[in-house]
Order: sequence, then C-alpha cells, then structure tokens
Amino acid sequence: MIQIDLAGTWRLTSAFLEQPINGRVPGSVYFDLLQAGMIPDPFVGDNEYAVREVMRHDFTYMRTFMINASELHHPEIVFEGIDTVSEIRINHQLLAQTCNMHRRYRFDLRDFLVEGENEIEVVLRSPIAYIEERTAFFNRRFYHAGDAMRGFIYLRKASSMFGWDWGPQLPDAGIWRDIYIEDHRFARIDDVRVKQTHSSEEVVLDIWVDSEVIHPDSTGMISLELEDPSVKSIGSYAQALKNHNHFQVLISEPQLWWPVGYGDQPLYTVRLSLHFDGLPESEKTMRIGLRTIEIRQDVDPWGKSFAIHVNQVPVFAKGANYIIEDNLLARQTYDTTRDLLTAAASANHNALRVWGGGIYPPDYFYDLCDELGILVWQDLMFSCAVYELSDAFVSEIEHEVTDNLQRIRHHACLALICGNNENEVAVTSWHVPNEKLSQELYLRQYEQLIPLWVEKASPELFYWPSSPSSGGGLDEPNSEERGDMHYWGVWHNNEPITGYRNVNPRFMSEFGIQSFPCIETVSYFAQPEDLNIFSYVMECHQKNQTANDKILQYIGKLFRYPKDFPSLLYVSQLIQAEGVRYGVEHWRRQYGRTMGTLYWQLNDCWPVASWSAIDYFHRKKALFYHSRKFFAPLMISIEEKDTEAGIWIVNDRLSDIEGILQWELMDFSGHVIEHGTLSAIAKKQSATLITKRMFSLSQVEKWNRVLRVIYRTCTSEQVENQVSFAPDKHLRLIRPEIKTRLIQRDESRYECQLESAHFAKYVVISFPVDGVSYSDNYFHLFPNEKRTIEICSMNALQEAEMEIQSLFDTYV
Ligand code: BMA
Repeated sequence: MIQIDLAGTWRLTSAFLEQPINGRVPGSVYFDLLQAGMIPDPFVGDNEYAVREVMRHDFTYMRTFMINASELHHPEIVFEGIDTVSEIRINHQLLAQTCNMHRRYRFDLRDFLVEGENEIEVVLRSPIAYIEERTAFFNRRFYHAGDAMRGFIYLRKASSMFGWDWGPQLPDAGIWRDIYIEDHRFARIDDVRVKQTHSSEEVVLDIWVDSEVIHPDSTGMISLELEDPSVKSIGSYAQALKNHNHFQVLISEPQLWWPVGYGDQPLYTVRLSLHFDGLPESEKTMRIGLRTIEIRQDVDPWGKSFAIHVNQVPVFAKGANYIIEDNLLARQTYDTTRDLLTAAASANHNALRVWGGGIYPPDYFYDLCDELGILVWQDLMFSCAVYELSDAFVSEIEHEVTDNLQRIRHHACLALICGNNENEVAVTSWHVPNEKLSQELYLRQYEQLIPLWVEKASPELFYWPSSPSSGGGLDEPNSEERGDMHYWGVWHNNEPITGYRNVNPRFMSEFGIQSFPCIETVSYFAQPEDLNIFSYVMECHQKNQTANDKILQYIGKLFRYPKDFPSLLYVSQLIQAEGVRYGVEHWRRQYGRTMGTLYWQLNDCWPVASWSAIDYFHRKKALFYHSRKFFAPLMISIEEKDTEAGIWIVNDRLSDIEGILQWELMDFSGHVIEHGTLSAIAKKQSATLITKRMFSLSQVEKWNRVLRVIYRTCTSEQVENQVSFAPDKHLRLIRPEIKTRLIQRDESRYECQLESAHFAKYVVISFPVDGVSYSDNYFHLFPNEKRTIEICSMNALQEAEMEIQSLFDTYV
C-alpha cells in the first residue's frame, strides 16, 4: 500500500482575505486566521460576534502534491473529516460535494490524477449562508435549542458550534481530520468487527473482516496476530483472503477489563494484515478489553432498574457530561484530552456521557477511556431539536451512524449508544411547534431507522433511544421509575438545592448548577473595568439568559453577599460544588435504587460562566475537588434534617469493610461538646445507615457548631465528612489564622503544611502561576490539626507568593 499524507501547509484564500495565507491541515479556518493575525481572539471580550460574521464567507484550501502514476493501481482519497459544506476539486475537476462533518469520505481518484504535479482544492462554503438558505427553503417551524443559530438542524455539523447555553456562536470550518491518498494493489481492509463471548474460564473472539478485493484473480492471505496485555503473542492465524473472512479465537484465562475502582484495565491487541505474494499490503490494529457490558432493567419495588453491569457486576456510574473541548476544534490534541480525562479519573469519575450536541470524539478519546477505565455513554449527535427527515438527510445520518459505530464499537469503554439528547422529552412534554408531526419524525428517526443501523453495525451494543428516556415510545421519558433522568428543577426552575432530595431517579444522567470560572480565566476575556458580573463583557461570557442573576440568587440561599468580585467568583463555585455534592450524596445513599449520577458538565469549550467542573484552561473549580470526595468508592454522607444527623457509609467496593466510626460535635475553636465512637461495617455495594444522632441545639449553637465524622477502616483507610445545622451564611466563623509552610520535595513536587487555630471552611491554596496542581483544594481545616496538601508545579514556587483563602475572607 502506498499512502500519501496530505496534512501540512496549504494555501488559504477567501474574499475575506486580501491575499492568500498559510493554512494548516488538519485544522480550521478560525485557527488559521487567528495564527495569521487576520481575526482577533474570538474568546476575548465580545470578539465572538465579529468573528462569527467572518463565516459568512467561503474559504478555499489548496495545495499541490506529486504523483508517480505508474506506481498506482487503485488510488483513493480519504477525508476523515470535513467541516462541513464543501466542494472538492482535483486538477480543477469536481470530485465531490460534502455536507456532513460527522462522517468519513472516501473517493476514487482513478480518473482525476495526472503524472507529476497535481492540485487539490477544497472550497468550504459558508455554514451560516447554508443554514439560512435551508431554513428559508423548508419554511416550517420545528423545535430547536434557542441559544443556537436558527437553522442548525439542517446541517450535520456540531450543533454547539452554532452556540449553546454555554457556548459561543462560532461556526468554524475546515478540513478538521486527517486527509490522505491511499493506493492498494490488491485489496484493503474495509471493516473489522469483534464479538466477545464470555464463559466462566474463557473468552471466544469472533473476528469478522470485510475487505475490498481489488484484484479478484490475485491470491492473498489475511493473518491475525493476537497479543496479551503484556504484548506477548498468544496466537497467529492465517487464511486465504476473501471479501468476508472470519476468525474464531479462544482466549483461556482471560484478563478482564474493569472500570476504574473495580479492577484493572488490561488491553489485548488484535493485529490484522494482508499479504500478497509474501509481500505486506496493509495492516489494521485495534486494542480490545475483555469484558461484558449489559444495561440491566429489572422490575423491582421502585419500578424498573437501569444499571450498567460489567462482567456481571453492577457498577454505580459516577461521572459527568462531556462536551466539545474547544470551539476551535483544531486546538484539541491528544495531550489536552489526556489531561482532562486523567483529571476526571483521578477524581473518581468512572463514567462520562458524550453529549449529543457536539462531535463524535477522536479515536484517542476512546483509547484513553479504555486505559483509564472510564465507561462511555455515547449519544449520537442529535440534540434539542426536531429534524426534517428528507431522503438526503436520512442517507447522511445512516452513513454517519454506521461510520462512527464501525470506528468505535470495539472499545472496552463503550457502554451504550443513545439516540439523542432530550429530543424525546421535548416532543412529548415541551409543547413544541408542530407537535404531532414532530412526534412522528422522532419515532421514525430514533425508533425505526437508527435502531436498524445500530443493530446492523454492532448487534452487541445496547441502544437506548434518548436521554432521558424510559425506553421509548414517547412514554414518560423523564420518569423517576424507569430509565435515565435529567433533573433541572434545581437551577433552571430555581428550586433550592434541597430539591434534589425529592427526586429518586434510577439513573441521573444530567443535573447541575452554574458557577463563574476563577479570576485568572475571567481576566483572559475581561478587562479590569469589566470585572462586574453584570458588565457587558461578563454577560457576553454567560450564555444562559439571566443566569448571572440566578447565581446570585443561589448564593443568597447558602452564603453571604461576597465582599468583592474575586470573592463572588469563589463563592459562586461553592454553591455549585455544594449543590452537586448534596444531590450526589443523596443519590448514592440510595444505592440500588439509583445506579448512576452524571452531573452536567465536565468541561468547557471556551472561557465562560457555566456548569463545568474544569474550565476551558483546565483550571479546576471547587466542584472538581468536591467530586473526588463525593465520588470516592468509600464515602461518608451525613443526611442532616434540622438537628438530626443520619450517618451513612456508602461502599461501592465488592467486599464488606470493617472500621471504626467516630463523630464529634465541636465549636469553631475545636472544643468537643459531644462525641461518640462505634464500630461499623460498610456493606459491599450498598449504602448503610450506621447511626442517627439527634442534637439539641439552640439557635445560637446551630450557628457555632460543626459535626465531624471520620471512618477509619481496618486497613487504615480514612474518609470523613462534616455538616453544620445552619446554612453557611449563618455560621459565625472565627478568623481562622491559618499557618502554612511550603516544603520543596523535588524539582516539581512540593508539600504545603497547614494548621488553623479555628475551623476554616473551603480553604483554597493558589499561586499566581499556571500549571500547578493540588492534591486537594476547597477543603476544610479543623482547629489545631495539621494537614498536608501535595502540590506539583512545572514552575518554581515561592512561599511568599502562595495565597490562602477561606470562606471567612469573603466577608467584609
Ligand atoms: C441540558 C443539556 C444541554 C444544556 C444543559 C444546561 O439539558 O442537555 O442542552 O446545555 O442542559 O442547560
């Protein structure tokens, strides 16, 4: 096989540009314009709006490449991704037109290439002009997310690139994934499907390989090499090549793959190669994890369960919703994704939902999830909309669904495929325009067409029609009793965070609270004069209408009015972290009834006020640090009601844990008023109410007390939690007087030792440099107790520059 990679520097022209500039492929128009200084940074100030208008233009990428025609047999050009409306010309001859960024294109080049120098030109048509034309053409009113540009439903392009309630309207364009010419003499591997059949001691792999045989008269061989997780060969097999080959391989003593927290993530390698006359032609390698995944829906006293079972073991899914990582897709790299996913796994996230309004992530996303043990709930890319099902549209989405399933279905991490985000609940309960027709279109798309394509491409994968859903048929999609649930009473409907306790879902796949990013991130897009949450620029970076008012409202329920702008940002992160914690702890306390909580949302695609735990620059919000604790496999949760405390231990692990539980009710100077110790068994895979304590506290005492609970296991593991019996805003905190010492351990590792004279809440350590990570932050310091936080930094840290802040400091 000959492969000519067309990645590299191309020439970019447009009526927008006076002269051509260099363009990077794979890449994007905005990325290239930004590099060339032709547009301002769209993530700063209100530049988004001017930069959006740039996309009213067409842009053309062009380059030349050399061909030795006598060497080629069957040349084809492969576009792994074009964003989106394009015309492709080779040597000025029209090769194809495209209109779907979510699929791969392969075109025969035999009649297009010439000896020597060839030219390729890709004209990217304005996506804005395209959706406006289509909107006028269809002229029908259908429901679609109101924060995105009207007409986004007509183009198979990441919906959120047209704006969302956390995303800018920046519909970029580009040749966004790899592009290359491939030439095969005899045959190429088209498609590989692996099926696993597990029994007690062994796994049987069925491997089907579809090849396109170009020269049917030639004799070729296909061989399969299997390697175990230590890269040791455990089998080689070969057959004569046909259009459809099948291998069956038995793996004895299989090493099973598990989600993080349940076991290891061993990965086997499947290597396929084609040979002709003893010479290698082409190769395909994939890594698989041996495991079974089922979504169990059993009738039980609460309705019907919805639980992910891996290797027959129920897994409580803990994690978040994942959106596109950068509105300028070209800036997402293996390293940025690894950084994000490693952080999530380090904070005990064992599941992520790839939300349906973005892109189908790149292969390395799934590789990383396989390696880290993160289960993937994969939405198909349909979100908050009703789609016209024209023949052309149906054909596009069939290609798209099939392409992506073929690409990702072998990954160990892939738990399920879901038809869309919120479309079933929209057509059922939101009184959408053209309701009847919308329901018909909905059923046709997600319950007739797509299930057939999913079944054909990956019969082993579980298909779930929508999120949320009760299983389909427009039957109470957001029920608490069946299926998954989205709960937005808290936040969108202004309920206090205590509202979470009134909801008892089987699997909570969305809920969340917004916050502002930290001051460093805000300072990226705002000038000093903009540092007020109701300034024009701050409102430009808040896409959920009136949400800044809402953040204030939630602050008012839990905290005092903060003394200044940085304190307001900090306290906004506390309402988010505390709110989400409150919900998750409640759902984990009902282990078995609820079997999953995925908060909205893990990450951001630009610097903005949003529901994210990790901001665009990967700076961690309070929610991130809280999540490490509220998702820990062993967790203490205190269910407080007035002055009563129910003390629970949640144990996700597969064995019972024994230990000693200690509780102390103390004042803020550390004087213990009441205390107790008891031995406690945390039953495996369940939540156990260990004890209930009733405290008799006067109003003043409520403002001056904290209950601390610690559980020490027989294996010296320690978990803890705390609660007060009044909201934070009413606590009479005392100036904490925190003493610190920074010790350098090696070139990049430090330790910060802290001690406080009085109870300090939500203590944050920070340095005025980037690239610093903390083993914990936004933590509580109990009086006269030493605490050590591990710090890693790429830059040298100075103790004098270290800042310590706690809740006390946010009040005047
Ligand atoms: C959801 C999501 C997104 C949205 C989020 C916050 O329901 O599906 O559409 O961004 O809420 O409003």
